[in-house]
Amino acid sequence: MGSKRKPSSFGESAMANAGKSQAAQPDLAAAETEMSYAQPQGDGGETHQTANAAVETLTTQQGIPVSDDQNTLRIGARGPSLIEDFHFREKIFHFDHERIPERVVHARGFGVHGYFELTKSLADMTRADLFQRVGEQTPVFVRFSTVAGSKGSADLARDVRGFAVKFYTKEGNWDLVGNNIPVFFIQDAIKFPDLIHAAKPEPDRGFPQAQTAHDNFWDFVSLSPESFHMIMWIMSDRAIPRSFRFMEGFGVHSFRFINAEGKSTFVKFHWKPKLGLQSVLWNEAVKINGADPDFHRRDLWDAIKGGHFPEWELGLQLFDDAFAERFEFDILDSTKIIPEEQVPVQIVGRLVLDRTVDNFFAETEQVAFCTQNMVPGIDFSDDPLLQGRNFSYLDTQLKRLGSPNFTHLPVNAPRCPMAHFQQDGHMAMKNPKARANYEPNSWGALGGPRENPERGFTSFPEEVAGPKTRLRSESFADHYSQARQFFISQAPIERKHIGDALTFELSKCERPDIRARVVSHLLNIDVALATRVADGLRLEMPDPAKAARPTRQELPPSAPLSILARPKSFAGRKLGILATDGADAKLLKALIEAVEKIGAVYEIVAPHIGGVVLDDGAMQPAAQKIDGGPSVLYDAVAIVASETGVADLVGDAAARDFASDAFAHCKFIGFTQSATPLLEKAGVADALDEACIQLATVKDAAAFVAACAELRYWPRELTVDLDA
Ligand code: HDE
Repeated sequence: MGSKRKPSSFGESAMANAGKSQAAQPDLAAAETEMSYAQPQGDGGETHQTANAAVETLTTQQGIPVSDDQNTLRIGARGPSLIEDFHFREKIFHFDHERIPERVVHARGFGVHGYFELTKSLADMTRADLFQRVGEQTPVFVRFSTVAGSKGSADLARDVRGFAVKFYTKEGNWDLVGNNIPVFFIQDAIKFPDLIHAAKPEPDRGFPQAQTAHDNFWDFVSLSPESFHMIMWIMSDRAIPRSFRFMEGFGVHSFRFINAEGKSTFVKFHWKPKLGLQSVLWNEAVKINGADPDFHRRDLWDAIKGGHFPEWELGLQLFDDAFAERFEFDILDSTKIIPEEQVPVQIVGRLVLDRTVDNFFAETEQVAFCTQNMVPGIDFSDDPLLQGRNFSYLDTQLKRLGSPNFTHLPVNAPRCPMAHFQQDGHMAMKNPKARANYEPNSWGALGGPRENPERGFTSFPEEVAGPKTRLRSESFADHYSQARQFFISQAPIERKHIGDALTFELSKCERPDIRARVVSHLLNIDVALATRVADGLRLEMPDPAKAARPTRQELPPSAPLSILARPKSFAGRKLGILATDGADAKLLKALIEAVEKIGAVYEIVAPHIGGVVLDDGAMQPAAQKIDGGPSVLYDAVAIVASETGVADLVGDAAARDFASDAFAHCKFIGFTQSATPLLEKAGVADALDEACIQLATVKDAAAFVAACAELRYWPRELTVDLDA
């Protein structure tokens, strides 16, 4: 009351703890080296002024230099604000409009730059320019994503992952907008809104977020038997990848290659990760989502920043009309694959991701993939999903980016010459300059571009005839045979995971009739699977669903469908080293050397972020404090404790979880003898198996890291049985 406040150039809250504004300024001072903030000056009462000519002056969007960015213009020190404060109004106005609509699907994503390099010429198959010259590189932008979750959802949702690649070719942009699963839920694009509505949060309550474990999703799919092949994939470990770097990508649809003579060859596109495939366990996924919701984007960011550029091979399945005719299923049906045994995948190039974005919004958020971005030499097939997508993507970009000129944004702009008569519209940045903006015209050289029958995109002149109808082809009617083929191609532990995932998801459905309807479809796929799920749900076994076509029992297992059948390696993986004071410095050094030698990385986890004092007296800095670096974040762990140091760990719940989770998640565990009390406290000391490797001497370090190449010790899961 009555106490006069001292006028200050700081807001009241910033001043709350500081008699002088100097005390409230260190953030700005620290940031100044990285960003072009004005430098703090003096001891309060002054604004933050540009200190020297090297520091940029803050301006408005109109370029007007700003004198004070800390205080609105007001009458007196405590009076009302003035509307003429154009800097304040512009700043708030722009802030209010920072958001654009998130993607209806695939809202959560992460994009990076890289290049595609051709390793085998396809000149005989296609006239597409990027596939002509071996060794030539084409710049790309790749965005990985989940499908169901909102922009801020966690990375480890059980979900399909998007794998969208924009190739900036010399003949225009080609977008291969694929997924990490080679089939899709539905056969006709007209069902897409229903599928997505059913998968997204339920409309009355607005939850659950980023998960299919709810009634609406399972209600829809149980009434759509065509989805059951895809259901097998998303209930498998494919839907919880360890990293974007360890997953495959698929163009899904059949496309066409057209060569210079106009000959068409069907093609399916595959991306094969050089580091192999790897997924996490569901129990692990749930914990990763809590510990690091950005696990996948951080992983990609760290890998690229660390110079470990992720790489994929581009594989093609090429086949002709005769194969399409004799194949058991319809090559236009996106709920089917072509097994690699029937049409081998030929490797023709590599994709290298070597550059993170400068700005997330400008690039990852504004990138606009469109399936209809197609280049001469490649063409669509009549797959009804693909045809529908060709409408949706352009339409959705207009909604999201707000202008038909979204192609002017650098991330979307082709990197080859463009010449057309399209003009105006919101945010037009590249209107044509010549006199004519129409064609035909008689302005000669001023007349602008002309069509080019030789170079131009031409559609394959496929002959199509038939009645106009809304029928779905009979050749799309078999819904279970390939679902079964996928299931029987899995290793036993992978089959168990599928059963566990189905049981988990259906246990989240409130309506028993929905659970039963799903199991009735599983009966058409594999009786043992259906039985396992019914038992897990305590459900009376229903009758099998009525099938439009009987399930083919004779389709053989296909090895590439199993993750665990693939070669394994620890390269590109991360070892979590839990260390204490007094830890063996030589052993730690040997572990780090072994990890780096095989192209893996490590993180030191310690009781304090400041690090641990090793037995040689050196200070080893930590990357994580124990509760910030749970073992779920690592592919394998080593516990390098000293006898005295382990006392810090045994009383710490996070340290006990570190050990017990690593064990439950079938990880390789290296440990020093002195770490045993922690293993005892974690309840795993009596169950140690061959993947729990004692680090007795320095020599054991390399042997342990070599053993980690197996990635998981699966027999352990059968004893722990986390999920069932
Ligand atoms: Fe998409 N899909 N989709 N989709 N899709 C979108 O486009 C759509 C489908 C895929 O990182 C949207 O820009 C329909 C299959 C990826 O930006 C939208 C149908 C496959 C991405 C859209 C499908 C995909 C999208 C939303 C049924 C794998 C993210 C935002 C016919 C082959 C791209 C956007 C990125 C995004 C429509 C089915 C992959 C609404 C109508 C099958 C990777 O246009």
